[in-house]
Amino acid sequence: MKHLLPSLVLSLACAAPVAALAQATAPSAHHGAAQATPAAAGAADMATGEVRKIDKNAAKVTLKHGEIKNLDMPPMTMVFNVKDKAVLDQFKAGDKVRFRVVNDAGKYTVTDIEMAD
Ligand SMILES: [Cu+2]
Repeated sequence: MKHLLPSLVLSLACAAPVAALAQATAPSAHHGAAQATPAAAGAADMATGEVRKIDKNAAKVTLKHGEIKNLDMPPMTMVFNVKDKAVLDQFKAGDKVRFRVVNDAGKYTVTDIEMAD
């Protein structure tokens, strides 16, 4: 169910082919090739927000969220689906949270959520 963008793959691809080209120069030159991939795929795709409303029965949460970089979404208040609605027991309106959301076949689905404080 995880549909994270496959940008991690890029960082693994640099070592072998570049090493062959670099054999005539400094032996450690191939390490310089890693610059193409900013470290954007890990914790950086956690968005921040504030819980506005929880609907556990419908597995939905309303969040006033900041920018969501992996979805290219500006700050707004909106309703998200929640992958595991049991997690909603831990939250109430007004809580500051960090969360990860994916576009799951056109539905924005929260896959991870945790207290920000
Ligand atoms: Cu939004």
